[in-house]
Amino acid sequence: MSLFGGKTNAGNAKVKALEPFRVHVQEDDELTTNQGLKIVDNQNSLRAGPRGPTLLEDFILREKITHFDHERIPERVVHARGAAAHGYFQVYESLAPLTRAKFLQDPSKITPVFVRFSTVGGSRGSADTVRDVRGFATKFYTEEGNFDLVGNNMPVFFIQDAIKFPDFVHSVKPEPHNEIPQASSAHDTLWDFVTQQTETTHMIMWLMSDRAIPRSYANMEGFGVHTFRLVNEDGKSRFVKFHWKPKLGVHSLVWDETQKLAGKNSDINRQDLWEQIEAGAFPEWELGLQIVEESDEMKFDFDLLDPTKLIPEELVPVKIVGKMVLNRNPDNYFAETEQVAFCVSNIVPGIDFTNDALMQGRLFSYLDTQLLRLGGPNFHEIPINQPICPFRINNQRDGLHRQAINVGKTNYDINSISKGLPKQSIAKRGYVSYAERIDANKIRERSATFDDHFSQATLFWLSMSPVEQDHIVKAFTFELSKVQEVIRQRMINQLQNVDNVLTQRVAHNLGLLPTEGPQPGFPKKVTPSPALSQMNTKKDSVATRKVAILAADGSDGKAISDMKKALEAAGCCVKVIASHMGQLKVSTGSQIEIDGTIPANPSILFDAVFIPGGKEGSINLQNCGAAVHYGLETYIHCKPIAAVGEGANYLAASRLITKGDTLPSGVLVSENDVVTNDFAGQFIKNIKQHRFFDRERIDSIPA
Ligand code: HDD
Repeated sequence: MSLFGGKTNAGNAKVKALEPFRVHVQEDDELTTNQGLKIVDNQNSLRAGPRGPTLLEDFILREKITHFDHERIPERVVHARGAAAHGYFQVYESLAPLTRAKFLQDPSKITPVFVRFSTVGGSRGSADTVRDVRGFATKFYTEEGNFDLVGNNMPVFFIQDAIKFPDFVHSVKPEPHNEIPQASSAHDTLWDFVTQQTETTHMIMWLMSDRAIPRSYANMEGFGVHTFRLVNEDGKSRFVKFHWKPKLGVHSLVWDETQKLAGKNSDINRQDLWEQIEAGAFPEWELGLQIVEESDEMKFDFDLLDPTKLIPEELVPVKIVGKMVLNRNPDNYFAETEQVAFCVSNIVPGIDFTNDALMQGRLFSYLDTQLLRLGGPNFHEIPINQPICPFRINNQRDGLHRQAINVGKTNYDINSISKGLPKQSIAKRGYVSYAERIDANKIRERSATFDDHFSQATLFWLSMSPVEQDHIVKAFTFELSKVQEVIRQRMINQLQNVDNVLTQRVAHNLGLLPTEGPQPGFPKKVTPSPALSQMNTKKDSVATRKVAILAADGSDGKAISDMKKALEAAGCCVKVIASHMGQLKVSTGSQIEIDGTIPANPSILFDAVFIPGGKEGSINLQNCGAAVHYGLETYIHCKPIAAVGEGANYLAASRLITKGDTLPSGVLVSENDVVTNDFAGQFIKNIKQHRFFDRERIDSIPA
């Protein structure tokens, strides 16, 4: 390990391949210019006399300033804000019957991956917690070249045809005249677009749902969105949808919390990813496949080529085939996370595209955007983008910043001078596009099978639990309250095609009524898909959950350390929070180290709160406005709360519990000062639930 950072996890083949490019500063290293000249004075420029003008001659000053002036590259036009990590993928059993992709055939094979998560609309410096789709882009460094699965945390998309992408992105981005609002969809132009382009309706339901405000990247599902093809050794093709299923389940923040977080810690998601990996709690997902035989292509009531549609898991189950673990943070944000270039055209033998018109446009866009962003056609030579197998064995030459020194006299194919090298591969080894038969007229027309814009929006709505439906209604209300009334009204009218109850509830909140009826035949009758509801996700672990122990001088020290021990043993990250730093003077007379102050560690940074006993400690908490606010806010965000002994008086004084009454759900109180195993166990059980939504926002609570 070098003196200044550098990871101990030597890692997989890609992590090792990056080593020659890493710059480790050693103990006896001295400052140099980019040309290797040792610099003696890095504090003063070269001047004509100590009070005189700086000399043009100062090449050291000029090199330093020039480099600085050129340090920025264009941010991604979408998905500008991101965070990434290294890791590996491993298949559980050979998928040879389905695909000839080698990385999907050998369960003993470790395939390095680099995964970048992102928001879509905001700039590089925008907040992590905005209501938005999250990008989930995975670069598999396989022995047959890089495979980029560039997906999102939602299984559908806003539009059906790439020709609409610039319009859609323009509408959701800040408005062009004043660049307001940053990273928010709650503005006129997006909703104007949505109400003109009804194919967006299904995705808008997802965007208004809790999926758009994930608790962490490790709590998100990922989706390849499009229907792809898997092709096996015999050339047999099947349709496939890719899924990532998170080991820790799908969990979200609540809206009030996300907005406060945007100010209190706008890096919450990237920081969480970073810290979990540093702590060895490696985020993990399983890869799932929905396979559809070619003969079944037309058997659905939607078109497999329509990216605004999903295949309900109840119709085609998700077959779990492998796992991905992220176990190493990047060494350098710019070199890796910023310069990584995902291209949907990065594909390997055994995987192929379909005629989804959105994907077809993406096949052009990604390569094109990297040319601008990374400054020329050699971006594949940037270390993070290099495959781990032989690459650039071809006759492409030159271009800005070319790294490879191609040796030899020939740079064309077919040549005789260099024995015809490099030779084309043979079909068995190389990439062969699936020979799909196309017999068609060249037209600008969309298939009628893409016409139903609402049924799956209805499917999504009816698959939600009452709590999730409430959140969707509130999200529509919030967003639409910020747009012109004429657009608001159009959206109310549009929602009628999805569901009458949804329409009535949103309309009521906005003080409107529908002014025209739904389209004929809508809303359709659909069978709900329980797999779409987050309420049905895994709730079997507290790993990585953050718990605050809210304490004050005079709190019970033993309860603090017993609860901390029990929670940490279960996998939680625990912090003792108080109104000051340093040592807590606990009731036993001993001292406990405080991990952070209340203002710097607000309740929104935690998943649960514990209040220890100790009379003086409890009174101190009751007399501290910030501490009272802490409990109230934890309460309205539906998080588990536990208190022992006198700690319960703090909850009672904040009117969160009334002595003698039934406790609100998710609130645990013991009269005894002692943290018993049973009590800690019950608290842990509550933390697994994540939230107790039946005590959703109580308007009388001032937090
Ligand atoms: Fe895209 C970036 C995902 C449609 C054009 N897209 C980008 C990223 C993700 C997605 C995760 C960030 C990659 C990274 O971390 O560097 N995009 C999607 C999904 C789509 C989709 C799941 C629909 C199913 N995208 C889409 C269309 C187009 C683009 C239809 C253009 C026709 N996307 C881009 C882009 C970006 C990009 C402009 C911006 C930066 C980049 O590519 O590298 O080319």
